[in-house]
Amino acid sequence: MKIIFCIDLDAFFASVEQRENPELRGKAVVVGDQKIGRGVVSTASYEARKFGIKSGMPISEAYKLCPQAIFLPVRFSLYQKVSYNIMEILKKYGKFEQVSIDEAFLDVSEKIKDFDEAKQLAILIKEEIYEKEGITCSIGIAPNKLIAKIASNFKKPDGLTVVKNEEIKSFLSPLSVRELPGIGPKTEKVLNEIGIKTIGDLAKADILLLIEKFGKIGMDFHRMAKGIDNEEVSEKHEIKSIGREHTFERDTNDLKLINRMLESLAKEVHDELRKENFMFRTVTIKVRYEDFETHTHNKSLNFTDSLEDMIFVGKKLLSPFLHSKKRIRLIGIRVSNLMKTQTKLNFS
Ligand code: TTP
Ligand code: MG
Repeated sequence: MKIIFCIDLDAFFASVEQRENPELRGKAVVVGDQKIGRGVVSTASYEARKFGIKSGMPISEAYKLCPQAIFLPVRFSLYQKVSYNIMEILKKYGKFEQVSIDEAFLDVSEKIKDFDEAKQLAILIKEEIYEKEGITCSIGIAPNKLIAKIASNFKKPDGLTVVKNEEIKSFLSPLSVRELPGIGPKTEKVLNEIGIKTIGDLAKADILLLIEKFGKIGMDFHRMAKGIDNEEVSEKHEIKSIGREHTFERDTNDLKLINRMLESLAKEVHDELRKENFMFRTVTIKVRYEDFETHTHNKSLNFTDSLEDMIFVGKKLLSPFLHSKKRIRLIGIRVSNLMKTQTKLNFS
C-alpha cells in the first residue's frame, strides 16, 4: 500500500507578501494585476476571502467587496524563489513531483511504515517550512494522489488531513462533486440536473447514464468518485511551463503595440528560463478578444533556449489572430516541455 502526501501552500502569493511585511499579517491582502479597472486577483489572504474575494475575480469587484483591503502587485520572481526553497525542503522526504508553483506530491511509502508515522512526518515538514520560509501549508495524506489532493484542500489553511484506506468511502461520500479534479461549474450543473450532488451520489450513479451525458470521461468521473487512482508520483517534470500574459489598458488592434507587447512578455519568460536553467520545446500563445473569446495555439521545436526563436514562433502563431474585426483584450505567451540544462540552481 502507498502513502502519498499532497502539499499545497496556503494563499501562496499573499502569504509571501505577509511574510515580507509583518504589518500585513492578519490583514486582508489582495495580490493581483494593478491596472486600474482591468486587473484580476491572483490570490487573496484568508482574511480577504472572508469578504468573498477569490482568485480570478476583477480587482474592481474585490475593491467593492473590501475597500479596506491592501492591494499589492504580483512579484513573481520573489514567489518563484520562495517556491524553489520550499520544494528543496520537500524533496528530502520522498519521491517528489512538483505540480505547480505551490503544490507538490511526495510518495513516502519506502520511508514510512504507516499512516500514524506519516502524520508525524507531515507535522515536522509543516514546522520546517514555517521556520525556514515563514509560510503555512496544508497537507493531505492518503493511499493515492487523487485522495491526497482532495484531502489537502479539506482543511485550509494550515490543515493536515489523513485518509486511510478504510476511510476513503466515508471521507469522499459527503463532499461536493466539485472537489473532484476536472469537475467545474458546468459539469456540476449537469450532474445536479440528474440528481447527483455529492461524490457519494456519483459513485452510486449508473455508469451508462454518465457515459450518455459526458462520453468516455463519464467513466473517469465514476472511477474518481470511488476513490480509485493508480497514477504514480513521477519525478520527471518539476516545472511544467513558464508563461506571462498581459491585459491591455484598452482593447486594441494596433499591430505594432501587440507585437511589441509579445516581445516584452517573451523577454520576461526568457529571463525566468535563464534563472531556472531551462531549455524549451513548445511555444504557446493565447489571445483573448474583446468579447472574451479566447484562443491558444502552439508549436513545438527542437530544444532551444533562444529568445529569438521564442519571439519568431510566438509572432508566427499570433499572426492569424490579428486580422479579426474584433479588438484584442489580452495576449500571452508560454513555453513548455522544459528541460534543465544544469541540475543545481543558484538563487542569489
Ligand atoms: P492556489 O494554490 O490555487 O491558491 P492559493 O495558494 O493562493 O490559495 P489556497 O490556500 O487555496 O491554496 O494557487 C497558487 C498561487 O497561484 C496563488 O497564490 C496565486 C496563483 N494563482 C493565480 O495567479 N491565479 C489564479 O487564478 C489562481 C487559482 C492562482
Ligand atoms: Mg495554494
